[in-house]
Amino acid sequence: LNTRIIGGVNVGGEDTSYTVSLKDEKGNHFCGGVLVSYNAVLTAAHCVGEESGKEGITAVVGRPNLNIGSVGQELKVTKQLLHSKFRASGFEFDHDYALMFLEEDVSVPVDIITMNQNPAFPLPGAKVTVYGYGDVDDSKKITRLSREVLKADLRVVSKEDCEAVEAEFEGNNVTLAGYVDEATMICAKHNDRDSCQGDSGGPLVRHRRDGSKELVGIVSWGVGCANEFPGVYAASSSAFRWARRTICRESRKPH
Ligand code: 4AZ
Repeated sequence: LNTRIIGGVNVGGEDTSYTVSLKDEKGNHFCGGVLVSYNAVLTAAHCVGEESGKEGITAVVGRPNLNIGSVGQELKVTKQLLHSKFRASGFEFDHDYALMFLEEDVSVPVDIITMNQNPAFPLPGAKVTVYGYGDVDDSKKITRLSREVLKADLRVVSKEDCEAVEAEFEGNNVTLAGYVDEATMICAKHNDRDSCQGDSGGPLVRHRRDGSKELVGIVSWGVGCANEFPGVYAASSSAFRWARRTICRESRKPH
């Protein structure tokens, strides 16, 4: 069985150029990201780590296959800003948002994605799609990243249903009860499909019937991958004002 993202599929000809691969100083993919402006990548704060951020990060944009280096563009990350309310606890992240600013504007054709700003959406049951270069098979303990961007269609799960899941994980009885903050998190799942390690920071997208799309979340946390537990995404709506304000402010500064 050829599992991908986990249980995902190739994106085919779909334009996923708002999906970013973040590479560390050694050139290894470590997280996803989302192009929300020509010079800013929205990602998960837990991808940044320390307050000042990691050194030597490169954002790879417009490259659906990381092996084809002639496509898309690589830009240095010059500044990383965490959301001020970001907190990491035992197994979850609050306000898991960070912005990474690029050395210059992206100059290849890319599809900048609009951030959802309405906290009432997406509704439980809505179809959403997650994209990433992360782990394709977590049944083995090693992480096997994908060189190609992959996608999985999921459904939004209500806070109530998300917190009602109770299952064994690594020998312990686990539930998400008390951990899902509706204002800042979205749960999503579908059978055997899921985001996993290496997908963090990447986009959860709502495709509308009219062909338009919007960012509704970014991959944040979960209890394992592709099991009974929904994945948890940091909601775009609660980051919108902070992201807009921060991008405007940074764009006025001389480089
Ligand atoms: C991770 O470790 C991770 N299934 C990301 C997403 C999910 C679980 C773990 C959600 O980065």
